[in-house]
Amino acid sequence: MSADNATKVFIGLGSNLDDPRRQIQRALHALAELPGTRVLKDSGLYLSKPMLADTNSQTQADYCNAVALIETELEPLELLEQLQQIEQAQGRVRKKHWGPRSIDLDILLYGEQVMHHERLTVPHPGMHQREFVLYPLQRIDSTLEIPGRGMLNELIKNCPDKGLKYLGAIEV
Ligand code: A4P
Ligand code: MG
Repeated sequence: MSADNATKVFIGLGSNLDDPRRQIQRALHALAELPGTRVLKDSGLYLSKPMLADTNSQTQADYCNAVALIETELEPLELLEQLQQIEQAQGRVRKKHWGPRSIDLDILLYGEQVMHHERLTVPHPGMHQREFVLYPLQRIDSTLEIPGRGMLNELIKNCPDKGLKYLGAIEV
């Protein structure tokens, strides 16, 4: 399948609760099952130090992160709803902003679109400064440009890896 109306989309996956490695695996499977969607590539698995909000004084476990490149016929808001359903199916309970989570699925890039909808901002607003997004993205496509932010390779030069560790392929 490579429908004319399909768009390439990068999804950020993150987990630091309830067997994070398994959570990422499950979410990748779930992405492949979405209507009109297939997974083209993934970055493999990374271990990252928690990025904490200033108001979030408690410590948190390290995160597992990954990025997936999918091709989908779903419109952006339809895709967001589907991602939130996957989060719920995997037991995500929204408590604290930037708090620990079993799975977090963010739309990083939706084709080359720039969107400022009340429920969806694309490109994802923080992605250009996050090592656990930029380095996995680079593994998938080092020539990427982030609309409004610049070339991925340039952004990485200004983004220390903060101890980010590549753990290897995601077993599927
Ligand atoms: N929303 C707007 N734009 C988007 C988008 N591009 N993708 C809205 C997904 N959702 C988007 O998200 C809140 C609302 O954002 C959604 O209802 C949607 O309408 P949420 O997932 O419910 O809440 P959240 O995750 O607490 O907030 P947020 O802003 O999504 O947090 P982030 O930016 O995802 O950061 N440290 C490490 N090392 N690795 C991580 O993955 N993740 C976070 C969470 C904190 N620290 C981390 C990591
Ligand atoms: Mg989120």
